[in-house]
Amino acid sequence: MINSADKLKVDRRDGKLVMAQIYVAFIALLIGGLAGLLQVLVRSGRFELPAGIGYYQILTVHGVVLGLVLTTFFIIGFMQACVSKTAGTFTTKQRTIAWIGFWLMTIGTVMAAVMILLNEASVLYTFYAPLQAHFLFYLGLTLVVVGSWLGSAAIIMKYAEWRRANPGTPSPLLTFMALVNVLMWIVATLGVAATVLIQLLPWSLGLVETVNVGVSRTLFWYFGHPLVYFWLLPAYMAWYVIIPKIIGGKIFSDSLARMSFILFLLFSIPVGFHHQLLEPGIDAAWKFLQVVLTFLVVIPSLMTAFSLFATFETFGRSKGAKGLFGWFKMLPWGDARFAVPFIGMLSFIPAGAGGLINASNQMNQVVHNTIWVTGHFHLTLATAVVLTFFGITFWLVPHLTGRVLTKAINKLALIQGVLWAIGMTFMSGAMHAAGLLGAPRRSAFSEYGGAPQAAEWIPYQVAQAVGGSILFLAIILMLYIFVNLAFFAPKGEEEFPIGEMSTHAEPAPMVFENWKIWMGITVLLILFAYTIPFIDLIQNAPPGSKGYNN
Ligand code: HAS
Ligand code: CU
Repeated sequence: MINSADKLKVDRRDGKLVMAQIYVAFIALLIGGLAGLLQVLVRSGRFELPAGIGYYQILTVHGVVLGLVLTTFFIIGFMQACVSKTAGTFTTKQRTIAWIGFWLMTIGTVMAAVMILLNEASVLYTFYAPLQAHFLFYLGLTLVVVGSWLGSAAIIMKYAEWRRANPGTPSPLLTFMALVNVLMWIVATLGVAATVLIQLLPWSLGLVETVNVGVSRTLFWYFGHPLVYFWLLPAYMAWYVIIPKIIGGKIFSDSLARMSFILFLLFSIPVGFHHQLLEPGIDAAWKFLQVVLTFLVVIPSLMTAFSLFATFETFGRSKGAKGLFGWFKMLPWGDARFAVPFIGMLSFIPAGAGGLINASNQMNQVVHNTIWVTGHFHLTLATAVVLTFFGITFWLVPHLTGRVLTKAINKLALIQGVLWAIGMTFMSGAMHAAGLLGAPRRSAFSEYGGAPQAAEWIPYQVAQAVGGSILFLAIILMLYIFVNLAFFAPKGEEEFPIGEMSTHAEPAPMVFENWKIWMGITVLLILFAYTIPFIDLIQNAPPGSKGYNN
Protein backbone atom coordinates (compact mmCIF):
# COMPACT_ATOMS: atom_id res chain seq x y z
CA MET A 1 0.00 0.00 0.00
CA ILE A 2 1.41 3.39 -0.93
CA ASN A 3 0.43 5.96 1.62
CA SER A 4 -0.30 9.44 0.33
CA ALA A 5 1.83 10.73 3.22
CA ASP A 6 4.87 9.13 1.54
CA LYS A 7 5.51 12.16 -0.60
CA LEU A 8 5.37 14.63 2.27
CA LYS A 9 8.19 15.93 4.37
CA VAL A 10 8.09 15.46 8.13
CA ASP A 11 6.39 18.56 9.55
CA ARG A 12 8.86 21.24 10.62
CA ARG A 13 7.59 21.31 14.24
CA ASP A 14 7.90 17.52 14.52
CA GLY A 15 11.32 17.81 12.92
CA LYS A 16 12.49 20.12 15.70
CA LEU A 17 11.31 17.66 18.32
CA VAL A 18 13.16 14.81 16.63
CA MET A 19 16.32 16.85 16.11
CA ALA A 20 16.39 17.85 19.79
CA GLN A 21 16.68 14.17 20.73
CA ILE A 22 19.25 13.48 18.02
CA TYR A 23 21.46 16.35 19.29
CA VAL A 24 21.55 14.79 22.75
CA ALA A 25 22.35 11.41 21.21
CA PHE A 26 25.38 12.80 19.38
CA ILE A 27 26.65 14.71 22.42
CA ALA A 28 26.41 11.37 24.21
CA LEU A 29 28.43 9.77 21.40
CA LEU A 30 31.25 12.26 21.95
CA ILE A 31 31.39 11.85 25.74
CA GLY A 32 30.86 8.09 25.71
CA GLY A 33 33.36 7.58 22.91
CA LEU A 34 36.02 9.48 24.80
CA ALA A 35 35.38 7.35 27.89
CA GLY A 36 35.70 4.23 25.72
CA LEU A 37 39.04 5.36 24.38
CA LEU A 38 40.36 5.96 27.92
CA GLN A 39 39.23 2.49 28.95
CA VAL A 40 40.96 0.55 26.22
CA LEU A 41 44.10 2.58 26.88
CA VAL A 42 44.00 1.75 30.61
CA ARG A 43 43.41 -1.92 29.88
CA SER A 44 46.40 -2.08 27.56
CA GLY A 45 48.52 -1.53 30.66
CA ARG A 46 50.40 1.39 29.13
CA PHE A 47 48.33 4.29 30.35
CA GLU A 48 47.08 5.57 33.69
CA LEU A 49 44.13 7.90 34.24
CA PRO A 50 45.19 11.35 35.45
CA ALA A 51 43.84 13.44 38.34
CA GLY A 52 42.56 10.58 40.46
CA ILE A 53 39.83 9.63 37.96
CA GLY A 54 38.76 6.04 38.58
CA TYR A 55 38.48 3.29 35.97
CA TYR A 56 34.97 2.40 37.14
CA GLN A 57 33.91 6.00 36.99
CA ILE A 58 34.91 6.12 33.32
CA LEU A 59 33.35 2.72 32.66
CA THR A 60 30.07 3.94 34.17
CA VAL A 61 30.14 7.06 32.00
CA HIS A 62 30.73 4.88 28.93
CA GLY A 63 27.94 2.38 29.64
CA VAL A 64 25.32 4.85 30.86
CA VAL A 65 25.93 7.49 28.24
CA LEU A 66 26.13 5.16 25.24
CA GLY A 67 24.01 2.19 26.35
CA LEU A 68 21.20 4.14 28.00
CA VAL A 69 21.31 7.80 26.89
CA LEU A 70 22.39 7.72 23.23
CA THR A 71 20.09 4.79 22.48
CA THR A 72 16.96 6.05 24.24
CA PHE A 73 17.17 9.54 22.79
CA PHE A 74 17.96 8.41 19.25
CA ILE A 75 15.32 5.69 19.27
CA ILE A 76 12.46 7.78 20.65
CA GLY A 77 13.36 10.54 18.16
CA PHE A 78 13.63 8.18 15.19
CA MET A 79 10.36 6.44 16.00
CA GLN A 80 8.59 9.78 16.36
CA ALA A 81 9.93 10.77 12.94
CA CYS A 82 8.63 7.49 11.44
CA VAL A 83 5.19 7.95 13.01
CA SER A 84 4.95 11.60 12.01
CA LYS A 85 5.90 10.67 8.46
CA THR A 86 3.61 7.65 8.01
CA ALA A 87 0.63 8.29 10.33
CA GLY A 88 0.63 12.08 10.04
CA THR A 89 1.87 15.15 11.88
CA PHE A 90 1.50 15.13 15.67
CA THR A 91 -1.28 17.26 17.13
CA THR A 92 -0.21 20.12 19.39
CA LYS A 93 -1.23 18.10 22.43
CA GLN A 94 0.76 15.03 21.33
CA ARG A 95 3.79 17.15 20.51
CA THR A 96 3.63 18.98 23.84
CA ILE A 97 3.57 15.67 25.70
CA ALA A 98 6.57 14.53 23.67
CA TRP A 99 8.46 17.75 24.48
CA ILE A 100 7.77 17.37 28.20
CA GLY A 101 9.13 13.84 27.85
CA PHE A 102 12.25 15.17 26.14
CA TRP A 103 12.93 17.68 28.93
CA LEU A 104 12.36 15.12 31.68
CA MET A 105 14.80 12.78 29.96
CA THR A 106 17.35 15.55 29.57
CA ILE A 107 17.11 16.74 33.18
CA GLY A 108 17.36 13.12 34.35
CA THR A 109 20.41 12.54 32.18
CA VAL A 110 22.18 15.61 33.56
CA MET A 111 21.43 14.55 37.15
CA ALA A 112 22.79 11.05 36.60
CA ALA A 113 25.81 12.35 34.68
CA VAL A 114 26.75 14.84 37.40
CA MET A 115 26.63 12.14 40.06
CA ILE A 116 28.83 9.86 37.96
CA LEU A 117 31.35 12.65 37.32
CA LEU A 118 31.45 13.39 41.06
CA ASN A 119 32.33 9.71 41.55
CA GLU A 120 29.15 9.25 43.60
CA ALA A 121 27.71 6.66 41.22
CA SER A 122 30.47 4.40 39.90
CA VAL A 123 28.07 1.48 39.65
CA LEU A 124 28.25 0.71 35.90
CA TYR A 125 25.27 0.84 33.57
CA THR A 126 23.63 -2.18 35.21
CA PHE A 127 23.81 -0.51 38.68
CA TYR A 128 23.84 -3.92 40.37
CA ALA A 129 23.11 -3.91 44.10
CA PRO A 130 24.87 -4.07 46.49
CA LEU A 131 26.95 -1.42 44.68
CA GLN A 132 25.24 1.73 45.86
CA ALA A 133 24.95 5.08 44.09
CA HIS A 134 23.89 8.52 45.29
CA PHE A 135 20.08 8.77 45.29
CA LEU A 136 20.21 11.51 42.65
CA PHE A 137 21.65 8.97 40.19
CA TYR A 138 18.62 6.70 40.65
CA LEU A 139 16.26 9.67 40.56
CA GLY A 140 17.88 10.86 37.32
CA LEU A 141 17.42 7.45 35.70
CA THR A 142 13.80 7.44 36.87
CA LEU A 143 13.24 10.74 35.08
CA VAL A 144 14.80 9.31 31.92
CA VAL A 145 12.36 6.39 32.04
CA VAL A 146 9.31 8.54 32.83
CA GLY A 147 10.30 10.96 30.07
CA SER A 148 10.58 8.07 27.61
CA TRP A 149 7.04 7.02 28.58
CA LEU A 150 5.77 10.46 27.57
CA GLY A 151 7.67 10.24 24.27
CA SER A 152 6.05 6.83 23.81
CA ALA A 153 2.62 8.16 24.80
CA ALA A 154 2.71 10.58 21.86
CA ILE A 155 3.31 7.60 19.54
CA ILE A 156 0.47 5.58 21.08
CA MET A 157 -1.93 8.54 20.82
CA LYS A 158 -1.05 9.12 17.17
CA TYR A 159 -1.56 5.43 16.42
CA ALA A 160 -4.96 5.42 18.16
CA GLU A 161 -5.98 8.51 16.22
CA TRP A 162 -4.94 6.87 12.94
CA ARG A 163 -6.93 3.72 13.81
CA ARG A 164 -10.08 5.72 14.52
CA ALA A 165 -9.73 7.54 11.21
CA ASN A 166 -9.01 4.37 9.16
CA PRO A 167 -11.15 1.52 10.53
CA GLY A 168 -10.43 -1.88 9.02
CA THR A 169 -7.16 -0.83 7.35
CA PRO A 170 -3.78 -2.06 8.58
CA SER A 171 -1.74 0.81 10.03
CA PRO A 172 1.33 2.02 8.11
CA LEU A 173 4.13 -0.48 8.64
CA LEU A 174 6.60 1.91 10.29
CA THR A 175 3.93 3.18 12.69
CA PHE A 176 2.95 -0.38 13.56
CA MET A 177 6.58 -1.28 14.26
CA ALA A 178 7.15 1.80 16.41
CA LEU A 179 4.00 0.96 18.36
CA VAL A 180 5.20 -2.60 19.08
CA ASN A 181 8.53 -1.27 20.29
CA VAL A 182 6.98 1.27 22.66
CA LEU A 183 4.51 -1.30 24.04
CA MET A 184 7.40 -3.66 24.75
CA TRP A 185 9.38 -0.79 26.27
CA ILE A 186 6.58 0.23 28.64
CA VAL A 187 6.01 -3.31 29.92
CA ALA A 188 9.76 -3.84 30.31
CA THR A 189 10.54 -0.57 32.08
CA LEU A 190 7.98 -1.41 34.78
CA GLY A 191 10.61 -3.84 36.09
CA VAL A 192 13.43 -1.32 36.37
CA ALA A 193 11.04 1.29 37.75
CA ALA A 194 10.01 -1.21 40.44
CA THR A 195 13.54 -1.97 41.62
CA VAL A 196 14.55 1.69 41.55
CA LEU A 197 11.47 3.08 43.30
CA ILE A 198 10.75 0.28 45.77
CA GLN A 199 14.28 -0.92 46.52
CA LEU A 200 17.21 1.25 45.43
CA LEU A 201 15.92 4.76 46.12
CA PRO A 202 14.77 4.12 49.72
CA TRP A 203 18.02 2.21 50.33
CA SER A 204 20.27 4.95 48.95
CA LEU A 205 18.36 7.53 50.99
CA GLY A 206 19.04 5.49 54.13
CA LEU A 207 15.32 4.88 54.76
CA VAL A 208 15.99 1.14 54.77
CA GLU A 209 19.31 -0.41 55.62
CA THR A 210 19.47 -3.42 53.35
CA VAL A 211 18.36 -4.57 49.93
CA ASN A 212 17.32 -7.96 48.55
CA VAL A 213 20.00 -8.35 45.89
CA GLY A 214 18.41 -11.34 44.12
CA VAL A 215 15.09 -9.56 43.65
CA SER A 216 16.79 -6.38 42.47
CA ARG A 217 18.90 -8.13 39.83
CA THR A 218 15.94 -10.17 38.64
CA LEU A 219 13.85 -7.02 38.20
CA PHE A 220 16.79 -5.44 36.40
CA TRP A 221 17.08 -8.30 33.87
CA TYR A 222 13.32 -8.50 33.43
CA PHE A 223 13.99 -5.05 31.94
CA GLY A 224 17.57 -5.54 30.73
CA HIS A 225 16.90 -8.16 28.10
CA PRO A 226 13.96 -6.42 26.38
CA LEU A 227 16.16 -3.33 26.59
CA VAL A 228 18.48 -4.90 24.00
CA TYR A 229 15.53 -5.52 21.66
CA PHE A 230 14.33 -1.97 22.24
CA TRP A 231 17.70 -1.06 20.69
CA LEU A 232 17.45 -3.66 17.94
CA LEU A 233 13.90 -3.10 16.67
CA PRO A 234 14.50 0.42 15.33
CA ALA A 235 17.41 -1.03 13.35
CA TYR A 236 15.03 -3.73 12.07
CA MET A 237 12.56 -0.96 11.12
CA ALA A 238 15.28 0.47 8.89
CA TRP A 239 16.29 -2.94 7.54
CA TYR A 240 12.73 -4.00 6.68
CA VAL A 241 11.29 -0.73 5.39
CA ILE A 242 13.98 1.81 4.56
CA ILE A 243 16.83 -0.21 3.05
CA PRO A 244 14.60 -1.75 0.31
CA LYS A 245 13.73 1.74 -0.91
CA ILE A 246 17.36 2.92 -0.81
CA ILE A 247 18.54 0.03 -2.98
CA GLY A 248 15.58 0.50 -5.34
CA GLY A 249 13.93 -2.81 -4.41
CA LYS A 250 10.73 -3.83 -2.65
CA ILE A 251 9.75 -4.95 0.84
CA PHE A 252 9.58 -8.73 0.71
CA SER A 253 6.48 -9.15 2.90
CA ASP A 254 4.52 -6.74 5.04
CA SER A 255 2.89 -9.57 7.02
CA LEU A 256 6.16 -11.34 7.73
CA ALA A 257 7.61 -8.10 9.10
CA ARG A 258 4.59 -7.54 11.35
CA MET A 259 4.63 -11.13 12.54
CA SER A 260 8.29 -10.92 13.51
CA PHE A 261 7.63 -7.75 15.51
CA ILE A 262 4.69 -9.39 17.33
CA LEU A 263 6.97 -12.34 18.19
CA PHE A 264 9.45 -9.88 19.71
CA LEU A 265 6.67 -8.42 21.84
CA LEU A 266 5.68 -11.86 23.11
CA PHE A 267 9.09 -13.39 23.73
CA SER A 268 11.43 -10.50 24.59
CA ILE A 269 10.50 -10.17 28.21
CA PRO A 270 10.20 -13.61 29.84
CA VAL A 271 13.88 -14.41 29.15
CA GLY A 272 15.85 -12.27 31.63
CA PHE A 273 17.24 -15.33 33.44
CA HIS A 274 19.65 -15.96 30.57
CA HIS A 275 21.66 -13.15 32.20
CA GLN A 276 21.43 -14.87 35.58
CA LEU A 277 22.18 -18.48 34.71
CA LEU A 278 25.08 -18.53 37.17
CA GLU A 279 23.29 -16.68 39.96
CA PRO A 280 22.03 -18.42 43.10
CA GLY A 281 18.46 -18.36 44.37
CA ILE A 282 16.69 -19.29 41.12
CA ASP A 283 15.65 -22.88 40.53
CA ALA A 284 17.34 -24.56 37.56
CA ALA A 285 13.97 -25.56 36.07
CA TRP A 286 12.90 -21.92 35.75
CA LYS A 287 16.25 -20.99 34.27
CA PHE A 288 15.78 -23.78 31.76
CA LEU A 289 12.31 -22.55 30.84
CA GLN A 290 13.67 -19.09 30.11
CA VAL A 291 16.52 -20.57 28.07
CA VAL A 292 13.91 -22.29 25.91
CA LEU A 293 12.01 -19.01 25.54
CA THR A 294 15.31 -17.32 24.58
CA PHE A 295 15.64 -19.70 21.68
CA LEU A 296 12.09 -18.82 20.65
CA VAL A 297 12.98 -15.12 20.48
CA VAL A 298 15.76 -16.01 18.02
CA ILE A 299 13.10 -17.01 15.46
CA PRO A 300 11.99 -13.48 14.52
CA SER A 301 15.65 -12.57 13.90
CA LEU A 302 16.02 -15.57 11.59
CA MET A 303 12.83 -14.43 9.83
CA THR A 304 14.41 -11.00 9.44
CA ALA A 305 17.59 -12.46 7.95
CA PHE A 306 15.49 -14.51 5.51
CA SER A 307 13.43 -11.51 4.51
CA LEU A 308 16.50 -9.34 3.92
CA PHE A 309 18.18 -11.95 1.75
CA ALA A 310 14.92 -12.25 -0.20
CA THR A 311 14.76 -8.47 -0.76
CA PHE A 312 18.40 -8.31 -1.87
CA GLU A 313 18.21 -11.33 -4.12
CA THR A 314 14.90 -10.34 -5.75
CA PHE A 315 16.29 -6.89 -6.42
CA GLY A 316 19.56 -8.25 -7.87
CA ARG A 317 17.76 -10.73 -10.15
CA SER A 318 15.45 -7.98 -11.39
CA LYS A 319 18.65 -6.27 -12.56
CA GLY A 320 19.72 -9.41 -14.40
CA ALA A 321 21.97 -11.01 -11.77
CA LYS A 322 22.80 -14.70 -12.36
CA GLY A 323 24.07 -17.51 -10.13
CA LEU A 324 23.85 -18.04 -6.39
CA PHE A 325 25.45 -14.76 -5.29
CA GLY A 326 25.34 -12.70 -8.50
CA TRP A 327 22.85 -10.30 -6.85
CA PHE A 328 25.53 -9.27 -4.40
CA LYS A 329 27.32 -7.19 -7.05
CA MET A 330 24.14 -5.33 -7.95
CA LEU A 331 23.72 -3.68 -4.55
CA PRO A 332 24.52 0.08 -4.38
CA TRP A 333 27.87 -0.15 -2.60
CA GLY A 334 28.65 3.53 -3.16
CA ASP A 335 25.60 4.71 -1.19
CA ALA A 336 26.46 5.16 2.50
CA ARG A 337 22.77 5.07 3.45
CA PHE A 338 22.88 1.43 2.36
CA ALA A 339 26.51 0.36 2.77
CA VAL A 340 26.99 1.46 6.40
CA PRO A 341 23.87 -0.33 7.73
CA PHE A 342 24.86 -3.31 5.57
CA ILE A 343 28.14 -3.59 7.50
CA GLY A 344 25.87 -3.66 10.55
CA MET A 345 23.80 -6.51 9.10
CA LEU A 346 26.92 -8.51 8.27
CA SER A 347 28.26 -8.05 11.79
CA PHE A 348 24.93 -9.22 13.18
CA ILE A 349 25.53 -12.72 11.80
CA PRO A 350 28.53 -13.52 14.10
CA ALA A 351 26.97 -11.31 16.78
CA GLY A 352 23.78 -13.38 16.80
CA ALA A 353 25.75 -16.61 16.74
CA GLY A 354 27.60 -15.40 19.84
CA GLY A 355 24.23 -14.71 21.47
CA LEU A 356 23.19 -18.32 20.85
CA ILE A 357 26.39 -19.46 22.57
CA ASN A 358 25.67 -17.18 25.54
CA ALA A 359 22.14 -18.49 25.80
CA SER A 360 23.18 -22.15 25.74
CA ASN A 361 22.94 -23.11 29.37
CA GLN A 362 26.23 -25.02 29.64
CA MET A 363 28.32 -22.81 27.39
CA ASN A 364 27.25 -19.79 29.39
CA GLN A 365 29.49 -21.10 32.17
CA VAL A 366 32.51 -20.66 29.92
CA VAL A 367 31.74 -17.11 28.85
CA HIS A 368 29.77 -15.54 31.71
CA ASN A 369 31.55 -12.61 33.35
CA THR A 370 34.37 -12.81 30.82
CA ILE A 371 35.17 -10.10 28.31
CA TRP A 372 33.63 -12.36 25.63
CA VAL A 373 30.27 -10.88 26.68
CA THR A 374 31.65 -7.37 26.17
CA GLY A 375 32.73 -8.49 22.70
CA HIS A 376 29.19 -9.79 22.08
CA PHE A 377 27.47 -6.52 22.83
CA HIS A 378 29.97 -4.45 20.91
CA LEU A 379 29.02 -6.46 17.82
CA THR A 380 25.27 -6.39 18.46
CA LEU A 381 24.68 -2.94 19.91
CA ALA A 382 27.85 -1.06 19.01
CA THR A 383 28.04 -2.34 15.44
CA ALA A 384 24.81 -3.79 14.03
CA VAL A 385 22.55 -1.28 15.76
CA VAL A 386 24.82 1.75 15.90
CA LEU A 387 25.94 1.56 12.26
CA THR A 388 22.28 1.34 11.29
CA PHE A 389 21.58 4.46 13.37
CA PHE A 390 24.43 6.20 11.56
CA GLY A 391 22.96 5.07 8.24
CA ILE A 392 19.62 6.59 9.31
CA THR A 393 21.36 9.82 10.34
CA PHE A 394 22.79 10.26 6.82
CA TRP A 395 19.30 10.90 5.38
CA LEU A 396 17.12 11.74 8.41
CA VAL A 397 19.15 14.71 9.61
CA PRO A 398 19.30 16.47 6.22
CA HIS A 399 15.62 15.60 5.66
CA LEU A 400 14.74 17.36 8.90
CA THR A 401 17.10 20.32 8.50
CA GLY A 402 16.25 20.94 4.84
CA ARG A 403 19.69 20.03 3.55
CA VAL A 404 21.21 17.29 1.38
CA LEU A 405 23.77 14.54 1.78
CA THR A 406 26.47 15.61 -0.70
CA LYS A 407 28.76 13.27 -2.65
CA ALA A 408 31.74 14.39 -0.55
CA ILE A 409 30.00 13.69 2.76
CA ASN A 410 28.70 10.39 1.41
CA LYS A 411 32.31 9.40 0.72
CA LEU A 412 33.37 10.37 4.25
CA ALA A 413 30.44 8.36 5.56
CA LEU A 414 31.65 5.27 3.67
CA ILE A 415 35.16 5.74 5.11
CA GLN A 416 33.60 6.10 8.54
CA GLY A 417 31.76 2.78 8.15
CA VAL A 418 34.85 0.96 6.95
CA LEU A 419 36.97 2.39 9.79
CA TRP A 420 34.32 1.20 12.22
CA ALA A 421 34.39 -2.29 10.74
CA ILE A 422 38.20 -2.46 11.00
CA GLY A 423 38.32 -1.04 14.52
CA MET A 424 35.58 -3.34 15.73
CA THR A 425 37.12 -6.42 14.13
CA PHE A 426 40.24 -5.85 16.21
CA MET A 427 38.47 -4.80 19.38
CA SER A 428 35.54 -7.19 19.49
CA GLY A 429 37.59 -10.03 18.00
CA ALA A 430 40.23 -9.66 20.70
CA MET A 431 37.53 -9.44 23.37
CA HIS A 432 35.93 -12.70 22.23
CA ALA A 433 39.32 -14.46 22.10
CA ALA A 434 40.53 -13.17 25.46
CA GLY A 435 37.17 -14.09 27.01
CA LEU A 436 37.63 -17.70 25.96
CA LEU A 437 40.99 -17.60 27.75
CA GLY A 438 39.16 -16.50 30.89
CA ALA A 439 39.87 -12.75 30.88
CA PRO A 440 37.27 -11.09 33.12
CA ARG A 441 34.97 -8.28 32.03
CA ARG A 442 34.38 -5.10 34.10
CA SER A 443 38.01 -4.97 35.25
CA ALA A 444 40.85 -2.48 35.00
CA PHE A 445 44.37 -3.51 34.05
CA SER A 446 45.97 -6.01 36.40
CA GLU A 447 48.77 -8.56 36.14
CA TYR A 448 47.05 -10.64 38.82
CA GLY A 449 50.28 -11.05 40.77
CA GLY A 450 52.16 -12.32 37.72
CA ALA A 451 49.81 -15.29 37.14
CA PRO A 452 50.83 -16.96 33.84
CA GLN A 453 47.26 -17.13 32.58
CA ALA A 454 46.79 -13.39 33.01
CA ALA A 455 49.95 -12.76 30.98
CA GLU A 456 48.24 -14.48 28.03
CA TRP A 457 45.51 -11.83 28.03
CA ILE A 458 47.79 -8.83 27.63
CA PRO A 459 48.44 -9.06 23.86
CA TYR A 460 44.66 -9.18 23.32
CA GLN A 461 44.27 -6.11 25.50
CA VAL A 462 46.77 -4.29 23.33
CA ALA A 463 44.78 -5.35 20.25
CA GLN A 464 41.65 -3.96 21.93
CA ALA A 465 43.41 -0.65 22.44
CA VAL A 466 44.41 -0.55 18.76
CA GLY A 467 40.83 -1.31 17.69
CA GLY A 468 39.37 1.12 20.21
CA SER A 469 41.62 3.92 18.96
CA ILE A 470 40.50 3.31 15.36
CA LEU A 471 36.89 3.36 16.58
CA PHE A 472 37.50 6.68 18.29
CA LEU A 473 38.72 8.13 14.99
CA ALA A 474 35.55 6.83 13.35
CA ILE A 475 33.48 8.54 16.06
CA ILE A 476 35.20 11.87 15.41
CA LEU A 477 34.53 11.44 11.70
CA MET A 478 30.87 10.63 12.42
CA LEU A 479 30.51 13.74 14.59
CA TYR A 480 32.01 15.83 11.79
CA ILE A 481 29.48 14.35 9.35
CA PHE A 482 26.61 14.95 11.78
CA VAL A 483 27.52 18.60 12.39
CA ASN A 484 27.87 19.10 8.65
CA LEU A 485 24.45 17.57 7.91
CA ALA A 486 22.80 19.52 10.74
CA PHE A 487 24.31 22.95 10.06
CA PHE A 488 26.46 23.30 6.96
CA ALA A 489 25.41 21.00 4.10
CA PRO A 490 23.81 22.76 1.11
CA LYS A 491 20.09 23.48 1.34
CA GLY A 492 17.80 21.11 -0.52
CA GLU A 493 15.39 18.20 -0.15
CA GLU A 494 16.63 14.86 1.11
CA GLU A 495 14.28 11.92 0.75
CA PHE A 496 12.74 10.00 3.68
CA PRO A 497 13.00 6.57 2.05
CA ILE A 498 10.05 4.25 2.60
CA GLY A 499 9.90 0.95 0.73
CA GLU A 500 6.95 -0.28 -1.27
CA MET A 501 5.50 -3.76 -0.96
CA SER A 502 6.38 -6.28 -3.61
CA THR A 503 3.44 -6.64 -5.96
CA HIS A 504 2.55 -10.23 -5.04
CA ALA A 505 2.17 -9.33 -1.34
CA GLU A 506 -1.26 -9.66 0.29
CA PRO A 507 -2.41 -6.92 2.68
CA ALA A 508 -1.58 -7.70 6.31
CA PRO A 509 -4.36 -9.44 8.27
CA MET A 510 -6.05 -7.23 10.85
CA VAL A 511 -5.43 -9.73 13.64
CA PHE A 512 -1.95 -8.20 13.96
CA GLU A 513 -3.59 -5.08 15.36
CA ASN A 514 -5.60 -6.90 18.02
CA TRP A 515 -3.64 -5.65 21.01
CA LYS A 516 -5.91 -7.40 23.51
CA ILE A 517 -4.65 -10.74 22.23
CA TRP A 518 -0.97 -9.82 21.97
CA MET A 519 -0.72 -7.88 25.23
CA GLY A 520 -2.75 -10.64 26.91
CA ILE A 521 -0.33 -13.36 25.80
CA THR A 522 2.64 -11.14 26.70
CA VAL A 523 1.38 -10.70 30.26
CA LEU A 524 0.52 -14.39 30.64
CA LEU A 525 3.99 -15.46 29.50
CA ILE A 526 5.59 -13.02 31.94
CA LEU A 527 3.47 -14.25 34.82
CA PHE A 528 4.26 -17.85 33.90
CA ALA A 529 8.01 -17.30 33.65
CA TYR A 530 8.45 -15.07 36.70
CA THR A 531 5.78 -15.57 39.40
CA ILE A 532 7.14 -18.63 41.20
CA PRO A 533 10.81 -17.57 40.92
CA PHE A 534 9.90 -14.21 42.50
CA ILE A 535 8.05 -15.88 45.36
CA ASP A 536 11.14 -18.07 45.91
CA LEU A 537 13.51 -15.10 45.81
CA ILE A 538 11.46 -13.24 48.40
CA GLN A 539 10.51 -16.08 50.72
CA ASN A 540 13.87 -17.83 50.81
CA ALA A 541 16.04 -14.73 50.68
CA PRO A 542 19.29 -14.55 52.64
CA PRO A 543 19.66 -11.48 54.90
CA GLY A 544 19.53 -8.26 52.85
CA SER A 545 22.75 -6.56 51.84
CA LYS A 546 24.13 -3.23 53.00
CA GLY A 547 25.33 -0.86 50.30
CA TYR A 548 28.91 -0.67 49.06
CA ASN A 549 30.05 2.72 47.89
CA ASN A 550 33.36 4.48 47.53
FE1 HAS B 1 22.83 -10.50 23.83
C1 HAS B 1 24.39 -10.47 26.92
C2 HAS B 1 21.94 -13.77 24.30
C3 HAS B 1 21.09 -10.46 20.86
C4 HAS B 1 23.07 -7.08 23.74
N1 HAS B 1 23.60 -9.07 25.08
C5 HAS B 1 24.21 -9.26 26.29
C6 HAS B 1 24.61 -8.00 26.84
C7 HAS B 1 24.19 -7.03 25.96
C8 HAS B 1 23.57 -7.71 24.86
C9 HAS B 1 24.35 -5.52 26.12
O1 HAS B 1 21.79 -15.74 26.63
C10 HAS B 1 25.39 -7.80 28.14
C11 HAS B 1 24.55 -7.43 29.30
C12 HAS B 1 25.44 -7.23 30.51
O2 HAS B 1 25.97 -6.14 30.67
O3 HAS B 1 25.64 -8.20 31.25
N2 HAS B 1 21.77 -11.89 22.75
C13 HAS B 1 21.54 -13.16 23.11
C14 HAS B 1 20.76 -13.83 22.07
C15 HAS B 1 20.54 -12.90 21.09
C16 HAS B 1 21.15 -11.68 21.54
C17 HAS B 1 20.30 -15.26 22.07
N3 HAS B 1 22.22 -9.07 22.55
C18 HAS B 1 21.51 -9.26 21.38
C19 HAS B 1 21.24 -7.98 20.75
C20 HAS B 1 21.80 -7.03 21.58
C21 HAS B 1 22.40 -7.72 22.69
C22 HAS B 1 20.49 -7.81 19.47
C23 HAS B 1 21.84 -5.55 21.46
C24 HAS B 1 21.37 -4.85 20.49
N4 HAS B 1 23.15 -11.87 25.30
C25 HAS B 1 22.65 -13.13 25.32
C26 HAS B 1 22.98 -13.76 26.60
C27 HAS B 1 23.68 -12.83 27.35
C28 HAS B 1 23.76 -11.65 26.51
C29 HAS B 1 22.66 -15.12 27.05
C30 HAS B 1 24.22 -12.99 28.78
C31 HAS B 1 25.63 -13.42 28.77
C32 HAS B 1 26.18 -13.49 30.16
O4 HAS B 1 26.51 -14.60 30.60
O5 HAS B 1 26.31 -12.46 30.84
C33 HAS B 1 19.72 -13.12 19.82
O6 HAS B 1 18.66 -12.19 19.77
C34 HAS B 1 20.51 -13.05 18.57
C35 HAS B 1 19.70 -13.47 17.34
C36 HAS B 1 20.35 -13.04 16.05
C37 HAS B 1 20.59 -13.80 14.99
C38 HAS B 1 21.26 -13.21 13.77
C39 HAS B 1 20.30 -12.94 12.60
C40 HAS B 1 21.01 -12.20 11.50
C41 HAS B 1 20.53 -11.13 10.81
C42 HAS B 1 21.41 -10.43 9.80
C43 HAS B 1 21.15 -10.86 8.39
C44 HAS B 1 22.17 -10.26 7.47
C45 HAS B 1 22.00 -10.06 6.14
C46 HAS B 1 23.08 -9.47 5.33
C47 HAS B 1 20.76 -10.45 5.42
C48 HAS B 1 20.21 -15.23 14.95
C49 HAS B 1 19.15 -10.61 11.02
C50 HAS B 1 24.04 -10.56 4.94
C51 HAS B 1 24.43 -10.55 3.51
C52 HAS B 1 25.40 -11.38 3.02
C53 HAS B 1 25.78 -11.27 1.63
C54 HAS B 1 26.07 -12.40 3.87
CU1 CU C 1 19.53 -10.95 26.99
